[in-house]
Amino acid sequence: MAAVEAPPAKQARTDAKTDAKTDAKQEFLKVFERLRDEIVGDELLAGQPESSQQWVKEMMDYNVPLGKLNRGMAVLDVVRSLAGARGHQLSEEEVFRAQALGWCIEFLQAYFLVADDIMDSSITRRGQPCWYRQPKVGMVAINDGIILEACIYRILKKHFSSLPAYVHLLELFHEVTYQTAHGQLLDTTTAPIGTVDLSRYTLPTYMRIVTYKTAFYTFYLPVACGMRLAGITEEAAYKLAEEICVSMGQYFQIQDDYLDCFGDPEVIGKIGTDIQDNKCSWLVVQALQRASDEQKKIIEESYGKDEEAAVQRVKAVYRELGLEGVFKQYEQESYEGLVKTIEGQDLLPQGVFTMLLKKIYKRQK
Ligand code: GPP
Ligand code: MG
Ligand code: MG
Ligand code: MG
Repeated sequence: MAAVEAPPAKQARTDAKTDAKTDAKQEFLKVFERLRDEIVGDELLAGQPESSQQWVKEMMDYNVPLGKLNRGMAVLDVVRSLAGARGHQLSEEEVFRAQALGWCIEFLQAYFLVADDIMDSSITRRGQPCWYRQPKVGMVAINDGIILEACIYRILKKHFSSLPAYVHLLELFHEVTYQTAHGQLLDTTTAPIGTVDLSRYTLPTYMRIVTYKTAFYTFYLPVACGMRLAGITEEAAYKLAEEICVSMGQYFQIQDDYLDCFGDPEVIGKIGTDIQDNKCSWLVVQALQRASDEQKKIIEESYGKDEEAAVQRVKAVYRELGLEGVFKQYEQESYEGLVKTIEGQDLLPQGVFTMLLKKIYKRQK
């Protein structure tokens, strides 16, 4: 008979791991509450009407802490990994700073998502209606995005301005925001509503879009933040981190594109819109490399239309072309390639990257 239960010792280890994960998330969330209350209670908001304080608090609670928090929590993991390699035990203050910096990344992510959902006409995010879809919000969401971004710099000023790394951190957030906005520019202008031009959907175009719109802020930013807090100054170490993180970020966005079409909206917390939105998605790029003239014609006629039947026709072509299998194979190769690169360098502890990779390998959400 097949064993259905893990042996007690293994079960206990698994439970302990799950508990530690839950604890880390709880600790991280406590820091969010502190930062949020500091912002809501700071000298500017204290001088505003009660309704503004309420709005900002509710807007933050809705948009900042409800995601997977992988990006934000990665900063402390990176700092720990770097400190561990030097035999250094983190102080309470160092832990708090790593968590607060992690929240700056989550504020940036919240800002991007509020804006991205408007641009992509999305419906749900993190299992709830997109913020701009709330009846009382609408286009006020644009201003809320600006507030979310400004919060990053208030947190940095309050908690990091006495550190030598402060200017580097400011530059890092500015640079990554600029890179991401340029990725979003390519993403949106490659997908103009109403014109389907299949010749745009090439792999080099795709890789450029995802490198800029996703990879820098999702992977390089948390790693570089951790490295700055750990006091690393060698340019070569940042270059190497960028190289590895960009590869990981490309893989992550390819997963995102795959899940947009083949994921379970209940699990990913969002309803896919890439086909309707005419997006230069990894799937359409792969499909066009393999499609017959007839299949290309179906894509041409049905892509970029906000009609369920048209979306289903495109998905049927993806299935005929076996894109689920193509993705699985890509995922395996990409994972193995990343492991090889991580193991083939000795400038940074491998744990910095393997921790991040483990969290996304074969993710369903
Ligand atoms: C992911 O694109 C990229 C972003 C969310 C960055 C947005 C950047 C801005 C400057 C606004 P996506 O549209 O595939 O993400 P999702 O699937 O989560 O909507
Ligand atoms: Mg989107
Ligand atoms: Mg988008
Ligand atoms: Mg997507």
